[in-house]
Amino acid sequence: MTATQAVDLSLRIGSLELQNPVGTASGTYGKGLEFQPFYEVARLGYVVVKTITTEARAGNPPPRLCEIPGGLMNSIGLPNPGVDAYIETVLPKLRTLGAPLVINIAGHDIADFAILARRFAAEEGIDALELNMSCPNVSGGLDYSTDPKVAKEVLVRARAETDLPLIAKLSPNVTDIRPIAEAAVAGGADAISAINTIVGMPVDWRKRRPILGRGFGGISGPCIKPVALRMVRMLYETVDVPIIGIGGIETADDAMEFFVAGASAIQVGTANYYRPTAAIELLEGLPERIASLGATSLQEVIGTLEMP
Ligand code: RRO
Repeated sequence: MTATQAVDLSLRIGSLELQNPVGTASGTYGKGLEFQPFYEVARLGYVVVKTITTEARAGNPPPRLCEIPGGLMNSIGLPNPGVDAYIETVLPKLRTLGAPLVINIAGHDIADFAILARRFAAEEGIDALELNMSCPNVSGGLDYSTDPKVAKEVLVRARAETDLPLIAKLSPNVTDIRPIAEAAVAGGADAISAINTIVGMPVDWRKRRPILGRGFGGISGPCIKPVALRMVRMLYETVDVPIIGIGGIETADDAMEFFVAGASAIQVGTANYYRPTAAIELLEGLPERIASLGATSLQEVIGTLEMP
């Protein structure tokens, strides 16, 4: 066995054991089924699906996407069929994916998070819930990750409904992400995922209008990577649960930056749109990079960044 073959990529998130740290970011991976023609999805560490709400939602007015230098902006607005239709029509197909399945949920209010946690906890084949406390494109969507008291309450209410690992997905649109993460962990979060998109506004000056239908939107892609890396580092130094790094990750080198900064796992997001094989290529590139640091496991490199 070569040094590269011997590298152990496994990790734990609460009670969930993952064979590797590479997942897909909510909203960038379709329903989870669209990538099957490109590679064997079961090889991924886990898949996170697009956010589900209690009621069906149509989403925001178009245009919903636009490119910016180094990234993408979106104002999608959480379109989804609602939990009942989702469980009936989509979930059975997701059970065939083979990779651990993380369902991403968002509440219109705090009680909704509990309702959704209860509904999904009753279903087979779900490995964890990611609580989307940070959607920038719906009214009140950011409220759950800008106030520590609210953040804690969301977790407490969801925790009361399920033993599934709970991942709190936080917003970068705050002065200090640390107290929000501490509150989420105090409320029962098993992991923190960071970051959701950064709010911004793309403008067409000739039309004197914002480019996105709702005006403001969320920025993702390579241009937000340094913002995400800083926040992952701050979180690593603050909370004792695994951090899942998200933000502009396309390659194995990007992922390694997040691991040394303190992430235990990562999610590939915007890159899925322009390189559908990004996540699996990233996974294939990890063992040799970890071995090049003289390590035999992912765990040995997490958080090893030396800060000045
Ligand atoms: O659907 C969206 O507009 C959306 C969501 Br739920 C989110 O969490 N982050 C984002 O950038 N867009």
